[in-house]
Amino acid sequence: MEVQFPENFWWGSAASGPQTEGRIAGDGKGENIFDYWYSKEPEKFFDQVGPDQASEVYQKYKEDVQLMVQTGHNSFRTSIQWSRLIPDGVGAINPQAVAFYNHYFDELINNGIEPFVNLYHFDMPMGLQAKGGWLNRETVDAYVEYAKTCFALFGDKVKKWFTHNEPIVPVEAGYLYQLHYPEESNLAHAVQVGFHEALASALAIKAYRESGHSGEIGIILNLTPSYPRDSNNPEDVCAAKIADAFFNRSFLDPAVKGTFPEELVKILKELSIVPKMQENDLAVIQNNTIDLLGINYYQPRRIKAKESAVDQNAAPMPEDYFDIYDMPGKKMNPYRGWEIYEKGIYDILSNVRDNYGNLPCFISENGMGVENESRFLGEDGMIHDDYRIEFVRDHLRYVHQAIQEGANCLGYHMWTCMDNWSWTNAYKNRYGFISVDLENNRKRTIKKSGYWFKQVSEKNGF
Ligand code: BGP
Repeated sequence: MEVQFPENFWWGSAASGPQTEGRIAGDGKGENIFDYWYSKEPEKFFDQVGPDQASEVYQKYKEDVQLMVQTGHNSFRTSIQWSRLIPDGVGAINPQAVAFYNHYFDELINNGIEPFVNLYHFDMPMGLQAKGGWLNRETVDAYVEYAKTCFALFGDKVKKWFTHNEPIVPVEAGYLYQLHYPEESNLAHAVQVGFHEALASALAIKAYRESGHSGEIGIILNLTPSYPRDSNNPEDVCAAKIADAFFNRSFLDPAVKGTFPEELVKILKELSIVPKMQENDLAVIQNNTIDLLGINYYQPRRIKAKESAVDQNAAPMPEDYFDIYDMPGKKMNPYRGWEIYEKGIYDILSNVRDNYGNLPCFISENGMGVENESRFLGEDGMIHDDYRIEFVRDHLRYVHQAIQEGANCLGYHMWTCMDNWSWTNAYKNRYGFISVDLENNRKRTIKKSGYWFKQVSEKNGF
């Protein structure tokens, strides 16, 4: 075999509650920011498809677990929806949610698939958002109570927990670039939101350890390696370091080392936007670092030194310190507009090995969203997504190389198991090993890549 992975490698995929479960009348779920935003501005969502119309995992989870078996999963990540379990964000627990998650996790376990469970995937309960969401310190307390509730309810069966998925996304999308509700653009707010997320993570880790459960707890970060336009140009290199501090190390450093990057702290001090914190917060972050790092990798960041002057009257933004470099000839996923750079996954794993104590990690998301995949439907009724097979294989080669060179990478999860609802892109780009037919009662059909993945998982390589 060309590429052989270590024994017990985790093969599977990732999804999230808000992108898959859907809502049905009487399920007791409360509103989160996406439910609310969609109810107010459905035109912001592709084809006006909202989160209520996700892939109906709430009803179809048993069938879905069988499909996971058929596509070679030995592990699978989803998230608990805070607004399903605790509809108002604080207070009463929804008993139907408890029953649903128990059944779902049991179904996975009974079929030999380990559930990896994330606590927060961009889905702030609306009751808390109305009071400021992550901007408000009370949300940190509410989150810790929610986390404790999850550990108490499901901690005996779930042994891999994650405090957040991509905590930089609420910062960027909600508070810098106006891509998600509340669509703000305010660096001081973004910094406060990020700080509260990092603190909430550390406090949840502390609570998990105090709960006496035997599993592991970590965080899932989207790491976008920042490559300077010219690695021999010190100004490009410096700009890339700053971009890295803003978007990667802002969460990677506190999660793994318990500290924040000096370059970033210096900038925040200069701008007088150091987040508000209480006396003990930095010690809590210092003392409660992760066991396990999930790495989501889609694309790199290409950076060059700032070429245009910064408008001193405009509100500060990270881009005051660097420019995005539009590298000629880069390979693109045209549907998503993201560069495909396979070696990036190797560079991340090497960085974690060399600079982050080589802590246990795994690829928790990697994948390729493609529009209008029905073009590739064969007469056999299956989508022939050879491009996805190629994408995964090419990334896996680099994961394998990193492992050969000592990276402590324990698994590979694809984004995603079956086509799901992708925030404002809704069902525009399809990512799954399994297709979901929106016209036909959300019928699931395994794609060619799903059968291929099953073989890879069985052979533990290819
Ligand atoms: C990650 C998120 C996922 C997922 C994926 C694909 O950032 O963790 O929730 O959606 O990206 O991206 P998109 O849905 O924006 O195409």
